[in-house]
Amino acid sequence: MLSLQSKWRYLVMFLGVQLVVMALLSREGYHKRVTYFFRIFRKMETGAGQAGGSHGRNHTGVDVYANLSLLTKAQGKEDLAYCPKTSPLTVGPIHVSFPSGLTLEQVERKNPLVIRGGRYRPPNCEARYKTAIIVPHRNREHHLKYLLYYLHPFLQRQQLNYGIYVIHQAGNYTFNRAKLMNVGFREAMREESWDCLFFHDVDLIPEDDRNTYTCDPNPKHAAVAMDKFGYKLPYKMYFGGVSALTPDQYLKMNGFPNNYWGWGGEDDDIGVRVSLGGMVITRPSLAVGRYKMIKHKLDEGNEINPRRFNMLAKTRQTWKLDGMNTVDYEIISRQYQPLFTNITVNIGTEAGLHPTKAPVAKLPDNPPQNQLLKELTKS
Ligand code: BGN
Repeated sequence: MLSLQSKWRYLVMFLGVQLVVMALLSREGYHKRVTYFFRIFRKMETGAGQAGGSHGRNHTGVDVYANLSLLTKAQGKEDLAYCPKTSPLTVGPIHVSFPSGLTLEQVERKNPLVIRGGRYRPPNCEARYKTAIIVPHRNREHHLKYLLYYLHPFLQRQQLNYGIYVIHQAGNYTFNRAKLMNVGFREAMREESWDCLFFHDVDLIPEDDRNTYTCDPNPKHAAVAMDKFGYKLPYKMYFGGVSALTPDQYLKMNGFPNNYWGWGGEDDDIGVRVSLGGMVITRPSLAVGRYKMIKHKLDEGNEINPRRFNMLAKTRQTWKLDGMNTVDYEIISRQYQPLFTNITVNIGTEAGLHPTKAPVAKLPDNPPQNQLLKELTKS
């Protein structure tokens, strides 16, 4: 129990503190400080709103959902005119942040025009382009949620007819990004004659909607300016992150390699295949091909592949022998979920589709690393 005297003492102390605070506020410019506090509160609001449904602008770009609620389903229109060549809905820089608490249900609610399997077509015009997004995936549900949150409205802004395919690697085997892409290519083309396929890492979010998800006359490398590389191309031949090819271009280079298990090298192999297939790499500008990467550690089962240097040195000899013409896999399930088509697949291991025992870790060969790295990074 506090005595009456100590209660008075606390009251006086409390009033004293208040007086000091007020004195400070008025001395250093009351207005400035109040604005500062208000700004903090506003920041907290927009942060939370991004997940739940903000439509606020931010100095780093607009809300990716801005104006999309204006689009409603066209009623009873059979013959729609083609959409304009350049979408009037694109705005340029998009604000990207990753607030906690986002759920797939929230993403669904924000994308009422997306139909089963993650498909969409513009409600008021006939899309000029049909693009499939292929996302290789394993144990990254958290990233997938953000990718879907941003990619759906991003693609709708571009007035595309699109579908999102998540190619989920079954089992606890070493990850194989490129082989999953081959599976994605075949399975997506089985469903629809897509004009263009975007091979998309799950942790990369586009930051500018002028980065159009359509194909060029040559294979396109889209992720040219990633935040983790200081918004620059890390080296001239870099072909990782996000790339786009027409079915013809893809088959001309025999698809992607199936034999890169673990992290690294497969994207360089794909880059080399582009030129072996008689094509060149095209790219958007650094101002437009910007991506934010969702931060993460190298995951388990995606350890650095020590043999990648050696394999890369042999692409010229192997590209026709390994690729789309040899990809073997077993589809485990195909689910048409509200925001994407989920294809779960067994791609096996280096020891084949049904390895009887765990693969023995091989010692790295003696790779001609320096020469290769020089080759890749020369400009
Ligand atoms: C490169 C990797 C790529 C990776 C980029 C960016 C290799 C092969 C030997 C040269 N390539 O070095 O796979 O996408 O870094 O992280 O390791």
